[in-house]
Amino acid sequence: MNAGSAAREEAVEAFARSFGSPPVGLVRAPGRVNLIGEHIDYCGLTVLPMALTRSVWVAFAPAMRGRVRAHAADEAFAPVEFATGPHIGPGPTGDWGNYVRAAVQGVGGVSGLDLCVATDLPVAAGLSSSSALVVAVALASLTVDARALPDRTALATRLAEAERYVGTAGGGMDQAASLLGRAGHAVAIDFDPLRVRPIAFPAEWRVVVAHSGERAEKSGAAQEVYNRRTVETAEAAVRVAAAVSPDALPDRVSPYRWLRTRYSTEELLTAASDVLDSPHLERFRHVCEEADRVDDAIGDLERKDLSAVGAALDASHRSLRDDYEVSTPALDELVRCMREAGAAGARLTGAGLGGCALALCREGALGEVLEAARAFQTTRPAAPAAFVAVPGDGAEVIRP
Ligand code: NG1
Repeated sequence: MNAGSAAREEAVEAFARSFGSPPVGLVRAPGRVNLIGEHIDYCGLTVLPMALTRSVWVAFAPAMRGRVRAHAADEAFAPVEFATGPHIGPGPTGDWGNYVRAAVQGVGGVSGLDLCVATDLPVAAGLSSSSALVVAVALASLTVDARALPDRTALATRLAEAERYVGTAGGGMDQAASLLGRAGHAVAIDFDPLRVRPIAFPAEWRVVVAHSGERAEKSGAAQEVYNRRTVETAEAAVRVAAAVSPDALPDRVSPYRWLRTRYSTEELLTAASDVLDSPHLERFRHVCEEADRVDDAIGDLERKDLSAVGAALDASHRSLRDDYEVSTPALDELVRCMREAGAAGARLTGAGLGGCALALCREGALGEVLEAARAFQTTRPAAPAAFVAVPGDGAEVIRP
């Protein structure tokens, strides 16, 4: 039995244990690993993740009218119960049930739902387990009430907004990757309006995902840093726009896109150095240069130029470490180990502040890169084991 089907069985069995009868349906919603384009989705700029085969599984059945009961196969997550409706009050900060509440509220409520969750995704790891949970619960809610599934692009946009219920001012990358991923492909995601372009991922390339041993818990201090970065980047864009075009009104939705269609990165950074101080200048530089790296990496991926994509990953990590200040010593060390073992490039992935790093390599270098990651992890007993990411399909509803 592979890891995915083990999580699926776990969800079904734990459902029967919790509620005393089998589920009527199952949803699989994948996590994602972001190849490149970090901390720029909330600036409205293109990102390049891939959906994983590792997923959140939700077993579900209709339930008592007006109630949602959510259990997890992992007993570390206590059962949650709440009244459904268009406005659902939050549970305590950091409670996993808030992602369930966010999803149910995001689809406008549900008549009544029992569900049980299991996953083979490391949690709080920068692999988007939270958005996978939101997507899975939303699909379960729509299915249990036999409602027509909205177009996936519209649903991804709606759920990105819905997940902000938990207090993180996130962008829309994760929900889009989970709903619109494609097996064997990375997906280039544009925003406002959301558009997803699958880009074939070369069959002979490998992506190793390794945990740094520190949780990237976005319900505590990391949430505060994340939200602060969204404010800093927005403030920086407004100031630069005012400096370069005092008489024009930049696009309120995406001032970065507005700026980037009119000026080169060099021009923008020159203007920024006149009007921004630290840390706004560094944050602005990261956003502009990361957006350039994504544009280049899409072309390099299509041309199967491994060393060019690898160099972009390395540069992205340096920028996230020095300009965006979301790396940690453990992530830096993990990236260095995998790079020295022969990866073409490596970087932290996801929001950072703990969680995972990824390394890109050819099949021939895989053994050594994995071994380097596992050697690093022997010093971090809390780290879930490193694994090879397989680009998978978006979420699916399955009736057992
Ligand atoms: P993770 O890595 O799952 O915490 C977060 C945001 C993304 C994106 C990345 C950084 C949410 C749900 N996800 O992802 O939108 O901004 O950080 O690139 O807030």
